[in-house]
Amino acid sequence: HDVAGRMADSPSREGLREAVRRQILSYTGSDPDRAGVRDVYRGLAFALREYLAEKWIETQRAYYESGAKRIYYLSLEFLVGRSLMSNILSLGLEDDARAVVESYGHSLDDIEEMEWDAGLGNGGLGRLASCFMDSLATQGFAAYGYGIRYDFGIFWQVIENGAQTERPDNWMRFGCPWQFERQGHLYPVQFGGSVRILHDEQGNERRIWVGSEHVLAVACDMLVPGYRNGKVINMRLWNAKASREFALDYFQRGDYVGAVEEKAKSENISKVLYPDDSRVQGQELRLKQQYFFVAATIQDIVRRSRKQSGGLAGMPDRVAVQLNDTHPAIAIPELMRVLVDEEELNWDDAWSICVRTFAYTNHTILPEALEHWPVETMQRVLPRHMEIIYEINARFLQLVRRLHPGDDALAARLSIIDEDHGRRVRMAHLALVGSHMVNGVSALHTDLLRSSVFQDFHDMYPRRFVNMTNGVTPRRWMLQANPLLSDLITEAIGPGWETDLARLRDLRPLAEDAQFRQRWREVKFENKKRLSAYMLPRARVLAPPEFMFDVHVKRIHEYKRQLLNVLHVVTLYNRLRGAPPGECPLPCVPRVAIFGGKAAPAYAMAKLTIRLIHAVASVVNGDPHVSNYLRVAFVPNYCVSNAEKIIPGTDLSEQISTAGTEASGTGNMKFAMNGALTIGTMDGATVEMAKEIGDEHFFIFGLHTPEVAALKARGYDPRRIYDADRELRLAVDMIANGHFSPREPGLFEPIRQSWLDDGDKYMVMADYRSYVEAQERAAHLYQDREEWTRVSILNTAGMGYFSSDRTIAQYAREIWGAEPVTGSGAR
Ligand code: DL6
Repeated sequence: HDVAGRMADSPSREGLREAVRRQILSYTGSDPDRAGVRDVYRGLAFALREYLAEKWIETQRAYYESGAKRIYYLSLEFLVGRSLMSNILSLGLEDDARAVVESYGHSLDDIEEMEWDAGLGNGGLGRLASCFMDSLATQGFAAYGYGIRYDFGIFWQVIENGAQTERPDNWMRFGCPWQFERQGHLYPVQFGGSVRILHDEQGNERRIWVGSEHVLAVACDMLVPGYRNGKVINMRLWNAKASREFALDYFQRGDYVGAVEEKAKSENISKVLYPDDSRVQGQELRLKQQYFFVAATIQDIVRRSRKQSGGLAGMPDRVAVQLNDTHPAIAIPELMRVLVDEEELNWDDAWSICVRTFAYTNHTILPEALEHWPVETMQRVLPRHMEIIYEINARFLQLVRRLHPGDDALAARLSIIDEDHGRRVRMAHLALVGSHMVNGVSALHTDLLRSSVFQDFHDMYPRRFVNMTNGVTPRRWMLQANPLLSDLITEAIGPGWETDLARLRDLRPLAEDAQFRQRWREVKFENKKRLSAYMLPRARVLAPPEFMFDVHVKRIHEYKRQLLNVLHVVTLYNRLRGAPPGECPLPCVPRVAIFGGKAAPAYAMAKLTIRLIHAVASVVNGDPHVSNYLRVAFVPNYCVSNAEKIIPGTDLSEQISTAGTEASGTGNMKFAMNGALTIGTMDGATVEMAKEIGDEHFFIFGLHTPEVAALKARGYDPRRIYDADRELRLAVDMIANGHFSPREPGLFEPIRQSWLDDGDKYMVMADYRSYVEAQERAAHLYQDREEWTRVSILNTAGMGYFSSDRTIAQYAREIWGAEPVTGSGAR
């Protein structure tokens, strides 16, 4: 590397300039001398892609020659966001790219804004997958991501009259310069039909699945460079294309329109991402999506594995397949089908290969998010897989009965088939039985898997359960999102922390240095100014950077408790209204409560929450008596690229889910790395963050997981809490009685009902008072700017553990048995 971080064989500035010019000409057909901002964006992106492609080929060759174990990360979601800046940073070309685009009269910031987010995911699970890709590339693992190239990603959220409406996310409208569509990598995928039984001369039975619907999967590769290591890996995203034979059949029958219609229908499979990550709805198309990407992926893996030493029998030593939640769990019966039906291996050998190859990550314990498919649907769409699942289950239950004779209840609980709810395939059980390891995503979550949701499985396979606490990539979430802070950190502790995040601990002594604190504060202030300017036209709220920026951005869900935050805002509003004019009750800290997040389109309570936030915002911001001290803003269309602007400008990060409901959280990590303090419950990975940073530097509140369970067991009575707390009662009543919705007074009544009549499932009433007190502690500390800054530095300093590099190294060591490829192959 030279001083600027450019690698020895990166293109020179002149080389880059020349490449951009060439690409503007050949790809956009524009005159480079009159190139507009979009032309320059595309020219630059294509120039970088060309370079990435060269490096990708070198890397793949080196991985092939090294014989390294291949890691396949199967995920229905990759929340990529934008790629331009992260690719530029990884290649160390920031100064050159800036100079080149400036020579066209544009700033790099303007060019960056030309890129549409690749929003091929819903939230945490998809974004984690993208962080993992970055870490896998950076650490030199021979890894591949596999997923779907949706034509429409997560919907575009528009706020109209204070309510969410969804617009299609046509992210490919102007093409995506980062992809390669590989027409040569086409795999057939079938659905439906029936299973034929054949007998060979020895009388052995073979079962052959003959589908009735056929589609082709075309590979689309998105390249992911490692951070300044010259390595490039790929996400292979499948796109559905109508199969030619299928269409021909129709054409031959003279049904031209029918043929075209069928073609469009089969291409629907990769059309759109399902926009709900918290409740399963069981649409057939979703099962087809899952099988579609899994079937193509398994064909690709099997093709590559044949070429590796040991062939298919050697797969477990050469290949690790990680299932990102149960969405790809159909891969287990699919690999069995390939091995048994097509490769004619015997069942036991095939099963041993499967179990040793697959591992499964669980990302949620919310019962409504655990996938299951009606047996009838599975049978119709994937008849052979249903047979295989029955066989897997029969053998598994035989083992259960051998170990626990007579315990039918246990067998029923463990069974892959749920007989109690209209016969369903429990995908988590399939994944648990067919994998050699299952992991949770934080220590608490893994404990809950072991002790509650999958307790019976844990009793049976105690060594199968491991914890892999999540992490996030510091390249995107610090270097790229927060260049000012990153520069300050580099100046203070030297370079290299971005790939060795534990080194952030070297910041600790600097927390005691007044001059350093001053600079830290200046950086935060700049980031707040930038965020304020970003929000003004979007949220239509003026957020003075002197106010505390109290931020709650994530998917809108009852368990994430945006409503608890709203209750606090209403409480502050009431306190301000109750104070003498112009005065601010103590501890007096002007604040902007900033919200953002998408509600699943069919999730009524989440959508109502967005309406409530807007309704409260309109009253609070419109009251001159109050708005000197309190404002409320909702940033529409929360996504990766606006998270990059919001997070660095945050003072206080809201992580307030009911204890025991958030599997890990990763937003919590991004905020703390960027110097935000956290107000949070003892939930998910926040527990571990508090331990690393120090409880005393956290605003922890609320019931802990065992207390939540105990209170529920004792008989939780939210009404009693409501009755006993005057401020709470006032806030609830105002919401329910139309104070914030005078034109529709009953609008928010369902919220009151959920709290007081329907049992307050997420314990909002129970945690209210302790939350308000924690907020008071936060306000109090915020008044002491020196102390707040000191704690802010200590927060960043304590986040070294939460790099996705650490998480990936742990997966490699404890689950995959894989080593990074080092040495000269891919320089
Ligand atoms: O593991 C990534 C992420 C966690 O950080 C969140 O706590 C969890 O809610 C999220 N889960 C999902 C949906 N899960 N499913 N299925 O995104 O995973």
